[in-house]
Amino acid sequence: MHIDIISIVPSLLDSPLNHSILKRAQDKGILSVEIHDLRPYGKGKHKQVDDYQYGGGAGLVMMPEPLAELIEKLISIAPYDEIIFLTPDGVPYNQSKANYLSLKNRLLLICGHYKGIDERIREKYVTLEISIGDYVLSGGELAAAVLVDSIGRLIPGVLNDGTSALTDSHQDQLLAPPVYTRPSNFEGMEVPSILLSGNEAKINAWREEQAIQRTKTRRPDLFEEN
Ligand code: 6GU
Repeated sequence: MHIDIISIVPSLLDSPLNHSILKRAQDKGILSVEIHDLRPYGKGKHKQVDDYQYGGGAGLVMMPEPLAELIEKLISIAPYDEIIFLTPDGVPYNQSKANYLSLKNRLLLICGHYKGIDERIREKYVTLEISIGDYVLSGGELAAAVLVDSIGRLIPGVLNDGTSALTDSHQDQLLAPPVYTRPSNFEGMEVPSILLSGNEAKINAWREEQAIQRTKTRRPDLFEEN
């Protein structure tokens, strides 16, 4: 999979994309991520990329021309499966969208700043508008990193243990059950004995029950989603 990201603060994306699982995916050639700085496409001597909004109001809006020029250049290299704008007024992101996007070949992520981007860019190019939660970030970069991480780890071959992603919280609309490792007694606190029983069927039933209980108390809304 190839992911292009348009940003006016490319350095915000360097670190999260170049560590651990995502780094390994890129080193293996399973995933490539390219960050494109919008600034050189800005207007005039100061390479301006934002301007006052029509109708008045606080906050600058990212101008359409620099974005259109860079998007057109990228589209001309190869078409995208989805062109995604990260925005707090997008549709909520969740595991099922991550699963869907992990099956694509080529994605373009557009990070906004200030009051957002000119609506005409959204109309002309954007195929999916995503929010990562009900709070406001100062730009789309951290949200883009969240998307790349959550999508990247689902691509076959990225995780060492391919079955592990399937048992994550949210993969089956349930939160994950508690997990334990050695020692079996930590400062007097024992690991639940069923996990030491070797009885796989009972262990699976216990995990399922714990997952249901956890979901009921913490995220009852997940039961209503489907
Ligand atoms: Cl995708 N962008 C910004 N700027 N803020 C957000 C967001 C995205 N999702 C939640 N808050």
